[in-house]
Amino acid sequence: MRTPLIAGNWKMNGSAELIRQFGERFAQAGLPEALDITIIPPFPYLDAAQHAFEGTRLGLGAQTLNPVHSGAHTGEVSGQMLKEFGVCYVLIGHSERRQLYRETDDHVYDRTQAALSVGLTPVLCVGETLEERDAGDTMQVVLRQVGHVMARLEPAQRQQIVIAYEPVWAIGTGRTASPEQAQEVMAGIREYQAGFDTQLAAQLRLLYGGSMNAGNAAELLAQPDIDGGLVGGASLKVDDFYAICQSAG
Ligand code: G2H
Repeated sequence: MRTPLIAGNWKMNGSAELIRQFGERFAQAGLPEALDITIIPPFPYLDAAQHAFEGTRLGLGAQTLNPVHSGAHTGEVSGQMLKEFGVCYVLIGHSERRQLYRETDDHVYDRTQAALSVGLTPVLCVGETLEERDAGDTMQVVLRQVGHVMARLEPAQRQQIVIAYEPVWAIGTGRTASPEQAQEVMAGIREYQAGFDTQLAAQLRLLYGGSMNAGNAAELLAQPDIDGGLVGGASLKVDDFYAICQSAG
């Protein structure tokens, strides 16, 4: 009942040539019917991607957005601008934004509202650090991050959210959470959502992120509460990303 979503977060990587390769490869048949796929390239590639992905299974996402629609915000990009390039999803609160650019839970909430106000689907990223996991604080940290946004949204807005659980210690490290570790947290997030609305909880799409690759994707995606993946490094290789998408069937 939940359509899986595989999203490739290119971070500050990629090239016009890689966009072209993805467009060509994903124009081919051979992917599961019930599957949403999106590529999340750096902003400068959105225009080329919109054209290269036309007629393919690939949708488009963005890596962040500014909370306001326009104005004197040098270096920033708004949700309205992203919409002009066919963007459907936007990452919000990725741990790299929280750590490197000091985004707080309040910033994450503001960006979520901005995305919703223009009809973009926020992919709310949450996850604990290794210290937090070792201290036994995983669920507390994750539910604080989820709750800071979800508890303040209107019921209709909550239905628009996708949540990506990305343990910080598994991001770009080659160290993946075990399927059981990931499932445990995902189930906790879904249970939290059920506190608002059980139907919403049943519909909520939960993605796992953190060193997902062609070798471990099938086992992770087989978990009952994992509805897809937010893939970083492995989304930069067209064959690997294609294989991950195939395993989501
Ligand atoms: C987590 C993930 C994609 P990677 O950041 O968002 O990256 O798969 O390289 O760990």
